[in-house]
Amino acid sequence: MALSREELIQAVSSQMPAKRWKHTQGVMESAVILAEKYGADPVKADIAAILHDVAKYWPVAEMEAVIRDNGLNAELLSHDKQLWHSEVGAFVAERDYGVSDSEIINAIRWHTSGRVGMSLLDKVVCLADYIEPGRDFPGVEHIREQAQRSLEEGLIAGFDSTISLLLSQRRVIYPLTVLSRNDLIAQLHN
Ligand code: DGI
Ligand code: FE
Ligand code: FE
Repeated sequence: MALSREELIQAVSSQMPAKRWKHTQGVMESAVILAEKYGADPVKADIAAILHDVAKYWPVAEMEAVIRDNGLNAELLSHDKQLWHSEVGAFVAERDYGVSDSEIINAIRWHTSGRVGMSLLDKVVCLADYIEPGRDFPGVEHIREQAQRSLEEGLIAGFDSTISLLLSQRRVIYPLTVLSRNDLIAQLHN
């Protein structure tokens, strides 16, 4: 059964600390602005933004169980646990919140890593997650500037910042993040 927007907001906000809900509200705002600027569906962008981090505070064991028990992308289990919430979030958006729109589900699923061939809505939600007004990490202003040029320029700047951070901390990089970033560069050159 599909929930109304207000019911979704109630259900999602009650599952996370106030700070994460504030972040989510920022992503909703930025996603709608980007959707309107770049011709994506602002209503879908809003719903995807509401749900994008729904699983962010799930216990790791529960995320792992959902991934295993439902045949989700098990490759994630051998990578950083920070990557799991988008896959789990997409699954629960459909199962528990009645979201049946595959564009919205995909935008939730790919909001952290990106994917090769990101849809317009994937790009909007992923970039909004980087630039929402509450973000203040080093380099966010550069990403905001690039986001004014194009979704692709904004996302390349975003993924570059994530990859640089992981490199500087000698952490493993999820290969799809690199492939997504390379694909966006290829898209700009085509
Ligand atoms: O959920 P948010 O904090 O709003 O943002 P997100 O969904 O983009 O999560 C990013 C987190 O995942 C961030 O702490 C970095 C971490 N991470 C770890 N390895 C990777 C990674 N992110 C990406 N994109 N690629 C990785 O390889
Ligand atoms: Fe996230
Ligand atoms: Fe987020």
